[in-house]
Amino acid sequence: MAATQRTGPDSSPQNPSTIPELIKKKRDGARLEDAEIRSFVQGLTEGTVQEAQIGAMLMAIRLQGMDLGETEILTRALAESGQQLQWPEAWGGLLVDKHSTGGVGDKVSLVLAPALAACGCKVPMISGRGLGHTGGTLDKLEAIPGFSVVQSPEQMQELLERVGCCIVGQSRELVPADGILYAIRDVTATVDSLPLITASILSKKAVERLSTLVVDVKFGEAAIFPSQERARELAQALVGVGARLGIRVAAALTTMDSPLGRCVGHGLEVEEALQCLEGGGPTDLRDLVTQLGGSLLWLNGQAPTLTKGVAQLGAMLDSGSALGRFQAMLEAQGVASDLAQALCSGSSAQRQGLLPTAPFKDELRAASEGTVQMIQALPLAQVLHELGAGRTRAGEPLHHDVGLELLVTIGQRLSAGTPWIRVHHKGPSLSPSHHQKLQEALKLSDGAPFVPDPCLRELILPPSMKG
Ligand code: IUR
Repeated sequence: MAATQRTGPDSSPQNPSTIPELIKKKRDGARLEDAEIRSFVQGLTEGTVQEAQIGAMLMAIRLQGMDLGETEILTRALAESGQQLQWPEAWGGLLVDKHSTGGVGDKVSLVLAPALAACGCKVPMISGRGLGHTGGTLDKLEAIPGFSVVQSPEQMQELLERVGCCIVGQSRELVPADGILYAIRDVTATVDSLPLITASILSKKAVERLSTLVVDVKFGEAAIFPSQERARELAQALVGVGARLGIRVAAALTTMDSPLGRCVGHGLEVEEALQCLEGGGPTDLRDLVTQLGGSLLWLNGQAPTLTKGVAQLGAMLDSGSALGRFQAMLEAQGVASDLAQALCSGSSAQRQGLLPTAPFKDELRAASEGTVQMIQALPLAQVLHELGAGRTRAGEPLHHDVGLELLVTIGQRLSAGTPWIRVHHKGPSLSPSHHQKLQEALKLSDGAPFVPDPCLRELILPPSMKG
């Protein structure tokens, strides 16, 4: 197709340029007008913009950036590309949510949504699938037989009435233009763009009509942004654009070098989330859940201080109230009630066999003695991806039973030969290259044992809370 041929919406005072002209404008570093951004998004939704043009525009935005005003309009246009959610007026101050930029072993949403519901919040969580090496909340939930992430806006309202939370997928009805961009970003090396991430996350939250949102912005070796500085820039964009949209957004900067918790892989992460919902599970996971949830309760006026918010959230885990909401959510989203009950009322041992279980398990042993300095999340995730836990193309099936368990913790002293990781796989055996890649992920030092720092390093507050 010739570069000058008109594609997309007609040229008019509201839609002033053809798609190639818009791409050229952004490519050359100019600012896009509101109507131009809206016209591009309208073309996306109507299917009149070609995939090549979408890829080119995404790369132009990735390289040239967008200011806060452009990002706000892109967010609004994406949000308006589908159906708007409407809730009863009485829920006005109760609507909260959390979102993450993506990590390895991050099962926080599975625990936090029901825990917040137990605190009296309404949590209409629109979540994503795995992007690159990171796992997606929806994929994890689909490890539970029967769980359906496809829920209409009417069904979401019913879930919020009955349970207080739901976790659903973006769809043709909900923010469809974000779905199109998200899939193309993944295959055009344009995921790590501040305005594209900001608009993608906040468009889904604008549709949810939230009052308060906490975004977990990860930084480190296995995060979108390795440096804390760049993660802080994203956090500031999220907080700033959120304020323009009337959403109180706070951003937590958290480390993502080693996996969160001890399990990675869909079925295993559901099991670990259940342990946290029972008041147990790994400390780093519980700490992050209670910190993010506590921040939300405080920012939303449901706790007088951050510390009290954290305690309130922790109490919901310890009392079983959060677990009760999780069970109700499973049943309401399609899981047979005897299975939901068995998952939520037994111990880990009693749950054996209820979640997908891989046919082969292999343990690897530490090659030498030393203190665990780091367990690199990125190579672990890459190996799991190759073993079938991730997708290479959108829509591909994945193996919910493939995963790994860490048998040691950061800061622990090991002797040579200590088993440190258990890999759950389809078999019959791990390849030598997988074996080597996994072994190289375990970083030992000669230092003394230590207690690792919490992964939350900084909380960036919305303008209204800065005093
Ligand atoms: N989550 C989203 O919803 N969108 C994004 O672009 C990223 C995480 I990165």
